[in-house]
Amino acid sequence: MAQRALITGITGQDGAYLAALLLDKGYDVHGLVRWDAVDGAVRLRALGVEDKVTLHWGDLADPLALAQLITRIQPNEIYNLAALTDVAVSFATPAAAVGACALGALHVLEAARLHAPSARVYQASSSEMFGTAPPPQDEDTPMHPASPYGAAKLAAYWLARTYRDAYGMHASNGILFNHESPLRGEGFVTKKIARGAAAIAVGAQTCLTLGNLDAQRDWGHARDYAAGMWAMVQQDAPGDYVLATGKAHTVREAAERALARVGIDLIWEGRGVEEVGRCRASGAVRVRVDPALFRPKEVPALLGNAAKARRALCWAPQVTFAALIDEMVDAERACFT
Ligand code: NDP
Ligand code: GDR
Repeated sequence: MAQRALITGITGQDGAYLAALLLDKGYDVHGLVRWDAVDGAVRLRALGVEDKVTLHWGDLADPLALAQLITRIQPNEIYNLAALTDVAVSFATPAAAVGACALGALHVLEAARLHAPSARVYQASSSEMFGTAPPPQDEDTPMHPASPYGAAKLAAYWLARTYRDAYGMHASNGILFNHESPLRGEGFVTKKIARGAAAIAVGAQTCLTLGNLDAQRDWGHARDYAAGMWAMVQQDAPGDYVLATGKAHTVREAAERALARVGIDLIWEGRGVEEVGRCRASGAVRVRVDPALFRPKEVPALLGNAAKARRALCWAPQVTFAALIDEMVDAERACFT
């Protein structure tokens, strides 16, 4: 009989890529959709899998509905991807962030423990848990989260470990560094940059307004990271694994690459909030800084060491930073044609 998987957050970026991967492997894929989702299937449709998954109404805030669902479908694997995922928003709505990221994870673990105790659970943990810990970061790096999101994810990480140790559950944490794709949510910086570059190319926008240009992130492709999630769950023993490319780039470099993809060579002038990126050919300002986009506390540099995943899971990211940005810009340009 086919393996059955339940994905919370199936309507998000990672949920869509993971659903497609599991379907390819012959899984019976189920997913949770919130009642107020405007078009919950848009990303699944983009990958051509909308009609191949079974969607159920649900919310991480509703433990009874989760328990009923898990009891009824008896998944072999549960991927808890649902969360409030925007770090900046988590400062504005901290209780919602803790509710979705920490309490939500507890609801999933508890429903699994009580109603499908042999199900394997994947918890979507994050490099944001490292916060201000200096790079490179790996599974043994002390965690100093710097946002309500990061702190809530750290609570969920420890809940998964606690359920594993206390109840013998097969619960694993994927400590994933930033991963992007054309399906990335609109609030995230690579998507904003890719869309902005495409809009500038057709004259629909003149300039890209960003926050901290110096922030460094280790950006990979979401499809590669979905493969790593699945590999963790297949291990005989549960565990915690960093997934990362091992290469960090600044936000400034992401903007440079995206604008280069549309034929704009940038030169940088000024410092701090006065810094601008100008088109070398025309002199037009194409990037500027708005301090309103700075966060109350920043995570300055994330750079992951995924040696454990490479060794134990035979996992290796396939898509480079340059190829990722180019793919995202090209996808946005296609929307303007
Ligand atoms: P998205 O923002 O694209 O998707 C988040 C999903 O969670 C959406 O499907 C959303 O539903 C759902 N969701 C939010 N709140 C609830 C709730 N209360 N009940 C049920 N569903 C809810 O995120 P990603 O796909 O990028 O990330 C997936 C997971 O991986 C998240 O947990 C994220 O924190 C974590 N992660 C992501 C990284 C990344 O770089 N992408 C890196 C490290 C960790 P709706 O569509 O209705 O809003
Ligand atoms: P992050 O992703 O906070 O790392 O969380 P995001 O793309 O939002 O920010 C990355 C870095 O870029 C800086 N930045 C801007 N960010 C946004 N969103 N908009 C801007 O205009 C802008 N200008 C500069 C930010 O300050 C930050 O330093 C993502 C999410 O997917 C989390 O859910 C996940 O856990 C982590 O990645 C790993």
